[in-house]
Amino acid sequence: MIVTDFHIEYGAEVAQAVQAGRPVVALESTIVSHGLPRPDNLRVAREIEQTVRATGAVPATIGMVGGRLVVGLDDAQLTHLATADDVTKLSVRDLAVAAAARADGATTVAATSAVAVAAGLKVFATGGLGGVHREAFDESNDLITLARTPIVVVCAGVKSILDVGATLERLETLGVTVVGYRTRRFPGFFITDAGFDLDWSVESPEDVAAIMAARRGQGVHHGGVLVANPLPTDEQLDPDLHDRTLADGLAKLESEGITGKAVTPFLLAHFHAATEGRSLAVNTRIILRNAELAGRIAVAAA
Ligand code: PSU
Ligand code: MN
Repeated sequence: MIVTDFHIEYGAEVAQAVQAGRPVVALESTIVSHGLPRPDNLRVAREIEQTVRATGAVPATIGMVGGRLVVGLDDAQLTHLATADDVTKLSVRDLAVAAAARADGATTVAATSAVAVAAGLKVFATGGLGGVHREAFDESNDLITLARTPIVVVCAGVKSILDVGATLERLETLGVTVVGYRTRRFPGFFITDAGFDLDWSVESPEDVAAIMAARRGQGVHHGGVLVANPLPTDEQLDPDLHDRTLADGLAKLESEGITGKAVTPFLLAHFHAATEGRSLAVNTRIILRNAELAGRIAVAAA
């Protein structure tokens, strides 16, 4: 028997907003299930949605529940993905397999972007993107997917656990637009400045909306636009603490033989444990600030 009920399901509020052309912000669920420690993850997931709402936009957290791909998880579904033990981290290549297996899954930046665009959404907020790792060859699917997926992603750069310079080179090769939000320096997730210059910056949500309109007008809009939103320096993780924690984490990665898609969750968990919650507070601020800016961009563009 061939099963044919696979499709995207919208949360009720998101369905109405999309129909009416009202502003919607896509949110990812990997941050919730694999990126943030329990029990803070559920509280933060709800705060992210509230922050989007306060801007006048509708939050649409994306994830998979029992094989159903949902755009706009309700609170029970969000709670399930934040607390269940067998939630799989889903990148783009996993989506159909997981649906056919009726799995529970959390979508990465790559998978969230792809599903958001399929669902008609234009703006997405996350913490930091995946990219090129420092160790053995490992490059996140986030990069190539953003080369193909026309969505605005508000992020605090790429995760500081990565080779940031190599990641920026790849973004250039892949034709992904990168603009700094009120800065010409690329942010480093936990830290304000990753040490690289940017060619472009924007000053307001309206500036981003103008870029979106220009891309439509030009007809050249296959890929993503990264809006890199740095933390203010007084809110960043202390750079010395950051560098020490990262060095320890990379050594542990090696000694414990962690590879593949477990690498990023492992390093984030190491940070949260080793900094006694300081990185968690910083990570939360990053996401909330990005959710707010994404909401304002979605409102400006609607
Ligand atoms: N940013 C965060 N926390 C996270 C991630 C990003 O602040 O947990 C997740 C995103 O879902 C991103 C993924 O797509 O990590 C990258 O994983 P990988 O390096 O395996 O592609
Ligand atoms: Mn990887």
